Amino acid sequence: MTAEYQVHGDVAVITLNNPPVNGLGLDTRRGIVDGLERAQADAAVKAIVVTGAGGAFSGGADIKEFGTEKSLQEPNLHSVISAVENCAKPVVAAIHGVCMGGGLELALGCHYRIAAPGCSVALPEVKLGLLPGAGGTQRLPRVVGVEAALNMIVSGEPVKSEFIGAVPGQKLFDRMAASPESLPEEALAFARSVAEARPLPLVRNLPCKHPEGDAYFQFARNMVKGMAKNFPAPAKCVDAVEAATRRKFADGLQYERELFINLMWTPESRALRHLFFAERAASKIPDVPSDTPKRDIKKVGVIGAGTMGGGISMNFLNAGIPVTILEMKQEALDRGIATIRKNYEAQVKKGKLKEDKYQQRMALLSTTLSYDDLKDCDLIIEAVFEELGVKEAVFRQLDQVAKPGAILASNTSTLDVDRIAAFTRRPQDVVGMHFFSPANVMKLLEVVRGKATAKDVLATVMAIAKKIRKTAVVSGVCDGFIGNRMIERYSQQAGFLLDEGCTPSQVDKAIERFGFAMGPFRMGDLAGNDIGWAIRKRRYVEKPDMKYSKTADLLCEMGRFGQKTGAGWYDYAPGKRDAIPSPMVEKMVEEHRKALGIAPRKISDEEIVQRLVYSLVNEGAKILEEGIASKAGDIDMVYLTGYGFPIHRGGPMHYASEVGLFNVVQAMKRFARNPLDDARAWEPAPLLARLAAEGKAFA
Ligand code: T1G
Repeated sequence: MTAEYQVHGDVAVITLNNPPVNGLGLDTRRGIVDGLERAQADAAVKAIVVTGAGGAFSGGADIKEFGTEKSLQEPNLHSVISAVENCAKPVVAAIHGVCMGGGLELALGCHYRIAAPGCSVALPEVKLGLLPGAGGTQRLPRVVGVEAALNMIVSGEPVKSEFIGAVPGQKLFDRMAASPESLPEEALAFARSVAEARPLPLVRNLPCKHPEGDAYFQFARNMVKGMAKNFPAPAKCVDAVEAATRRKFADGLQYERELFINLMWTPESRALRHLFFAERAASKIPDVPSDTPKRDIKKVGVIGAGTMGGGISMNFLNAGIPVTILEMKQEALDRGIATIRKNYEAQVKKGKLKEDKYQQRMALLSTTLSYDDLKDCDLIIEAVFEELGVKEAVFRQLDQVAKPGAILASNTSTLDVDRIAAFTRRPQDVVGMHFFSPANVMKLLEVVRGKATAKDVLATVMAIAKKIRKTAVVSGVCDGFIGNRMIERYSQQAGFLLDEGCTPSQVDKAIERFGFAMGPFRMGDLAGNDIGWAIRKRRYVEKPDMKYSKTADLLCEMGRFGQKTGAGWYDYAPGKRDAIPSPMVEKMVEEHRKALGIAPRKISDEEIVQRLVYSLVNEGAKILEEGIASKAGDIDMVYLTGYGFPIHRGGPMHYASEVGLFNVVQAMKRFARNPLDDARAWEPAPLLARLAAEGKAFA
């Protein structure tokens, strides 16, 4: 059983022991009920303590069980909590570390609660698109008050034990232990002190009212509506807590259960649960054991003080890691440092960064014009001009001066990391670290694994990525790695849609209604249309059979690179970022269509969204098949954290699985018959075709 039973004198102790977070899986639930029965059958036992092994009381229901047979098997969590409440002997929850979700609900079902200082409690179900489903919305308001409870439930955020609000006379913890270390003994003593107490207190019997019920819950609904645009769960949290103030406990519990089960099957909850595991899985590299020794990164060198080099440097400064920035000219260094200062000062001005923290970070920053000053760096990241010759010069220099064991990383966004590694005598120490602009803001980091990249280098980079709060995803070497390779197909489709009858704003609005933060044309104007232009020029040489709309080239030939030139696909008022549909661009597109003899047709939002999203899916399936990405969830993480894919859709690969891969392939077949499209681009990747034929989803 993953719940151990021991008797200490006249107190039975049930210890949840289901690593890593004592998830309340079926086996653990059975263990608790079994322990309660044994304790009640043992006359020598006067009271019972429930506690958690390791660093947590419990991280809640076992999310891995959701949707499986086990999650439906008795005893479910409700039954476990009822068994605790109906126990003839007092049950004391001894709480330390993490106590969240079903774990907190279990503790709320106990007669008493003793907590160690520093423990944190939360009902985070809303972050999984759910609401507390084992009485949390009914019991928590009874011990911390309606408003404090609703805030915790709608935010899902943990609250430290020291800050638990308390309604006078009611409180979440009956007793605070002196320390986590003394909790076990103090819990036994506390249990003995209440062993004869009768009647046993039940949270469910406490009153639950809000003085201005209607007005308060209306206010709560308005607040929630604004914050939860695409997610149904927060509003249901309000409904459930309101029920706690209006209905008998048993009715409120039943109502909560109904809401919970409905939410469990929503696509939004399925997406969030998928992403919960995908985010954690992304940090695991199939052939690199998690206990692989990591190199110590005490000092970082960054080559290039431009936008990327400055942003990259800030990540390490923010994590308290000293950085030396190398540039070729003093004025470039001065410009780069000035930009870093400006970024920090803007944060200080907004109250997001304290002045002393800003100064501490700047004190970790040094600059140099000499490679020699990088010789004691443990990790050196180059962020120089995206041209192989320039990278070659940098890496040959680094190979001369960097100390043995230093990790040499390239921030390249498309170049071949294997070729870059070959400029050194230490290819095993070379890796790609592709940050996304602005590098100090975007969470995504593509870790590009070269053929020779050593496993401990990968393990080190993944660990340092976590330290600088990046979502790191490992990519193999190919043109564009994961994100940019897929976005090229997406941009190709966006161009075809213009040729066939759409305007830039029609395409952008359709995909933004689907949930993207920004459509392809607004994104091009933000990033710079000249970046895609350079890639297409390269492509026209490397892959002459690749088909593109010419509109993007025509736009660049007009000098309309986007916001940086004050005009792109859209017009912009001076100094403003608001995208204004451009009659000049729409005229250019129309004239281009005429020149091609294309009669524009009305294209539905559905077709726009399908062609843009499925183009990502098909390329993603090829990336999976080639082993460039090791998991479909990794591709989803790339698109969520680097390209603004809507969270409530779970990422392109998860979304395709939800739509049904058979349906995706059927749509692709339709698109392939469009003579103005690129039929080859719609040939399903063999992996996608196979899964679709077998009625399967991406793993
Ligand atoms: N179920 C299953 N596995 C879980 C889990 C859970 N609840 N929580 C964590 N894990 C796994 C995670 O996948 C990872 O696995 C490992 O534990 C370490 O996680 C009825 C229905 C607890 C604060 O939402 O917030 O109760 O990758 O890297 O940074 O109302 O995990 O090692 O194989 O995050 O120390 C509600 C979610 C469930 C809590 C620990 N509970 N977890 O953070 O470690 S729904 C949650 C967390 C529920 C009831 C409802 C965090 C943590 P692997 P980690 P961490």
